[in-house]
Amino acid sequence: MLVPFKSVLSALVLASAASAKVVEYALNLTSTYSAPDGVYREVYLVNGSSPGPLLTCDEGDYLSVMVYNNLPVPITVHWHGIHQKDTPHLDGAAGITQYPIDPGSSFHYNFTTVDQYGNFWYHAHLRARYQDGVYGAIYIKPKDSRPKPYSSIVSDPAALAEILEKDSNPTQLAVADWYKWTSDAILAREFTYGIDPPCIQSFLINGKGRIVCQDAGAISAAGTWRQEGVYGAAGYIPNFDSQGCTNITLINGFTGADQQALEAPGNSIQCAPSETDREVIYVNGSSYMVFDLSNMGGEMGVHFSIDSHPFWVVMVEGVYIEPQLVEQIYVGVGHRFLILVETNKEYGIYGMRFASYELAQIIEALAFLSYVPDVGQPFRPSDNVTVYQDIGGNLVGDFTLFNVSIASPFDTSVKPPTGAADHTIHLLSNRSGVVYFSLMEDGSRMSQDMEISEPVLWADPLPDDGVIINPGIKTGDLIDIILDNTNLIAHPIHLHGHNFYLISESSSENFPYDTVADAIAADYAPLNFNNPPYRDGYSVQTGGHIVLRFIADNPGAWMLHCHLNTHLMGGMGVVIIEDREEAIKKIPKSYIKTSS
Ligand SMILES: *[C@@H]1O[C@H](CO)[C@@H](O)[C@H](O)[C@H]1NC(C)=O
Ligand SMILES: *[C@@H]1O[C@H](CO)[C@@H](O)[C@H](O)[C@H]1NC(C)=O
Ligand SMILES: *[C@@H]1O[C@H](CO)[C@@H](O)[C@H](O)[C@H]1NC(C)=O
Ligand SMILES: *[C@@H]1O[C@H](CO)[C@@H](O)[C@H](O)[C@H]1NC(C)=O
Ligand SMILES: *[C@@H]1O[C@H](CO)[C@@H](O)[C@H](O)[C@H]1NC(C)=O
Ligand SMILES: *[C@@H]1O[C@H](CO)[C@@H](O)[C@H](O)[C@H]1NC(C)=O
Ligand SMILES: *[C@@H]1O[C@H](CO)[C@@H](O)[C@H](O)[C@H]1NC(C)=O
Ligand SMILES: *[C@@H]1O[C@H](CO)[C@@H](O)[C@H](O)[C@H]1NC(C)=O
Ligand SMILES: [Cu+2]
Repeated sequence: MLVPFKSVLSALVLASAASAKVVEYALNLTSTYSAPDGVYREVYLVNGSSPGPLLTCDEGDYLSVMVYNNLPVPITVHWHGIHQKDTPHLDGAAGITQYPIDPGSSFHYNFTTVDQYGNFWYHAHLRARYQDGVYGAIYIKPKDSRPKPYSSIVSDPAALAEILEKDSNPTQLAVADWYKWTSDAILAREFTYGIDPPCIQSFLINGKGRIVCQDAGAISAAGTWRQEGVYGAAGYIPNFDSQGCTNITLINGFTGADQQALEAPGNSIQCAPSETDREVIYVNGSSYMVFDLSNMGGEMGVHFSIDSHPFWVVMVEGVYIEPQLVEQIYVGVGHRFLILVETNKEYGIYGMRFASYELAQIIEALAFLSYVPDVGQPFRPSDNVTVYQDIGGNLVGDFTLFNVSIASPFDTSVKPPTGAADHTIHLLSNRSGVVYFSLMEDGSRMSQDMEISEPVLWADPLPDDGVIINPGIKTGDLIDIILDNTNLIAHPIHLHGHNFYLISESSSENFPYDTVADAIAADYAPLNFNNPPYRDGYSVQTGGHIVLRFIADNPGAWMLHCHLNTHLMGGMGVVIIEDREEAIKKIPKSYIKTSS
């Protein structure tokens, strides 16, 4: 029997709408005084812990999250990687899509996860406050119909069943850098003294860390690439202090008189070790483990490896990929990976190593993967393990680093449209002063005032601000963003509201054409329409470029910004206006206010 296509389609839509649940959570943000790495300071918590609780639901469900702000400061919460389809006002970007939530107030976020699955995270999106502890993971369990890469890795049905079970409930592994001062104190120093504070005190793994003082010789040995790389090319010869921090006077040209009094990193902080608990993850007899590995920090990308355990990278930012078997992976700020680890090694304790892979600092944190139950606080891994990387994140043998450029979707139907774009947006990453960063070609910087102004999404008229990009995008248009990086730092760029296809990238040249159409005509080699990565964030390398392509299918006002907090606060963000008239129609009338 012939069934008209349209009625099949509407039956499907009804079926999927009927199965979508509303999954309710509440997050209570509070402030306390504690010492997760051994040094007391003010810390922000989500339901009494940091990271906050894991939020989880099935693909297509609504996540209904009530946020209670019991912090001493205003806040918002952003749902990183979730597109906010039809809820452009719930993206959580302060001053872009909402007013800050004042202390003592609450705010209800209720959004769909339709067409999205996998690993996401939530974090505060006002000032740099998420790095004080307001962050946690979101895991959206994929529909059974999603093609998964595991059967290309193992064929044994029992193993496959174990892996699929772990895949629906991965073990969380969140790294975040941690500071002596609160983010507000850091920003105050940054903009009062013009000092870029690129160094950190420690890393927290699932909220636990300690200060480890490394031997000066080990620091210096691990620092080689920093000396040979772009620093060397620029004539710098970094020396490292006892916390592994390079001399910021050399890096930044910061010549603030009283560096000692400011305790400027790289000049005067003497490393003092602590003895706090580190994270121990027990194998518990598993043959395989699946980790949701994410960087929820504010400043430092890391090189990650697990002693003696190569692993398969199977998902990048909510998209299953063609799996890669590697010993090491770079996890930039905001980046998330699902990794599959075969836990078939000898009874023992293995280091999970997180080493800064940024220019500024040689610093490493350990967590432990233990086959031994109830191990307490191991001082170090077992003797008989293979260590893949040093404290500077350098591979110490013939091992493999995950190749991010070729991490293409496992579902090969996830491909970009080819041909010419309707709109090409040119961005340029530039550093115009020690603490000033920009993305606009004319050097316009996002101001911190924007975060506390009437939200760009509905402000009437649209503010006349240099970082608001409004090329007249209509629903259905094809957009290219060409971003060139001219400065000495790589930047983890994050786009709100969309995934993008990375149709071109280079770590050695800026994009040499005005448009992608010109590049196609010239057969530009780096172009990739066949199997490009499909992500919500990507690091643009020093002296290189990235080209991001997406279809305008989500009316709203979407930030594109560097996820390093000091860079964002120094101006490194823009807002892309996408069919704002349509977006405003989707916002409940009661919601649009002219003041907070
Ligand atoms: C967090 O705390 C809120 C408010 O106290 C509570 O209603 C909620 O159930 C907690 N949520 C989770 C995920 O623990
Ligand atoms: C949030 O936590 C604080 C401190 O524990 C508590 O006093 C307050 O009642 C909680 N709020 C909610 C909405 O659960
Ligand atoms: C969340 O939104 C969905 C879709 O509009 C709605 O069905 C549901 O009732 C809402 N949940 C809450 C708690 O408001
Ligand atoms: C850092 O570099 C500056 C400029 O070269 C130099 O004057 C200063 O002594 C250095 N500081 C340290 C601690 O090495
Ligand atoms: C291992 O078992 C302990 C105790 O039952 C449990 O708390 C822990 O979550 C398990 N770890 C993993 C990674 O499943
Ligand atoms: C160390 O590992 C090797 C290879 O896995 C093994 O043969 C040896 O027995 C181990 N030695 C100890 C002391 O565990
Ligand atoms: C990643 O793979 C591409 C294509 O095979 C290759 O050209 C590139 O050198 C690789 N990059 C790294 C860092 O291994
Ligand atoms: C880029 O930064 C340099 C200083 O590093 C500055 O001279 C130049 O004006 C900046 N360009 C723009 C467009 O802001
Ligand atoms: Cu973000």
